[in-house]
Amino acid sequence: MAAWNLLLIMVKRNPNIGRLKAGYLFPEILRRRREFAALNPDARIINMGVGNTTEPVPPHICGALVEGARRLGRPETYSGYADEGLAGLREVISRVYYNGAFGIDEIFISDGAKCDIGRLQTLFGAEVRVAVQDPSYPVYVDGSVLSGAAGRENGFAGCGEGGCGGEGYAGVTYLPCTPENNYFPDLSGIGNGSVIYFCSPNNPTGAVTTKPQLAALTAAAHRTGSIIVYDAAYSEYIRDASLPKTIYEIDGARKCAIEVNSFSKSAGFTGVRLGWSVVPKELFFSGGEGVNAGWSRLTATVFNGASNIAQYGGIAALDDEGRKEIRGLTDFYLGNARLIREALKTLNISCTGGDNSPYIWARFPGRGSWDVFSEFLEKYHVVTTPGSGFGPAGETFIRFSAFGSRVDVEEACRRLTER
Ligand code: PL4
Repeated sequence: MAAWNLLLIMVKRNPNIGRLKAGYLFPEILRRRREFAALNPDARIINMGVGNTTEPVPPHICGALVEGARRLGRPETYSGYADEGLAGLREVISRVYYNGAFGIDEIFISDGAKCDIGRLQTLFGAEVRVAVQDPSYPVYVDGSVLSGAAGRENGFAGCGEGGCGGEGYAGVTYLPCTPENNYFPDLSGIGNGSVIYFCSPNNPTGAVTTKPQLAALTAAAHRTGSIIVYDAAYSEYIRDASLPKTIYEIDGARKCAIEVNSFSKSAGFTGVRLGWSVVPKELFFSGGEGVNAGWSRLTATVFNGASNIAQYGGIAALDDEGRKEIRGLTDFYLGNARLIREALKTLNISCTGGDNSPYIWARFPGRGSWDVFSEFLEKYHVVTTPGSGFGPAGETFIRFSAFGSRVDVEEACRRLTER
């Protein structure tokens, strides 16, 4: 018998992987789509499920990516590791998004918001409480399960006021965001010392938090000694000038909030990979250690920086020409969102979002969200995202993504209104 047949691996799997209750949402949607396609080979399926960009990177920004690649081919412009990010990019992010309020050592360039959320979960470790908007982007909860902060019987609260409305993870305080509370949660359920994941414009509901609401969230974080991880990945979709684009518009947020953001949905960098996190120096852990210093230590250890090519593209995206291109691209997807909303309206389906966000959240009272997902796939050949994948409060909803070509969106809307 070959020696390798006798090999007995004695390395255990991280038990947190076994604590995840289901597969990750988006691969599961893809699996069901493929299953349907195999049985219905003639169906032309349209994706309105995963929020994946479809439109080309605009010319000025794309030109900078090309030039970034060329720079690497010349000895005089070649660059290697740039661990926390190119200074020029960090400076321009501070200026464009935060009026220069942060030093470049408070802005960390990443390979995307999701990747930094995962690393932040390592920073906080297993001993924190977690609070999330319910529904919310699944990475906040699933990543917390992987870091050991959720999913264990660790004695922390299960659900916030109003209950989970379904099965959630132990260690997570679910903050239901429903039509009844206009998608802004009751904050009284947040436990002391929580990491609060908060996303605005929200994925999946499309709701955007107002300034007074964000001030209330910041006050709740101060009251409970909590840290907010504020996900502003869709801030470029805000058109209503009264709505805050960053949590740092609120006094006191620098002492309680980290902000993550991304070029994915603004400049079409979903496949390029570039984002950033703001970690203010005024933010401290309960033991008095600086969060900024801890983050710097952690990222220096487990991350080697975003691609330099992508960073040159990011710098171009934030100059005058690049800003115009971002506006054009986000306007385009908001145009899709308008069409989707109108189609749903003609079907008398009540929905929110899509005006300052690329997601539309549609309500189907009394129905299970996977059932509605299946109905839309079977009847219209349109893939959506079932609301329950975003948390217990999403059960009677499905999400429509406005990321798609105009041809596809128009065709999907035609099917919805005519079939
Ligand atoms: C599918 C609130 C999409 N495979 O590209 P990144 O890492 O800078 O940003 C990811 C991200 C961060 N924060 C929020 C997001 O909604 C997203 C992207 N979400 C969606 O359909 O919900 C893409 C999902 C992808 C994923 O799992 O992220």
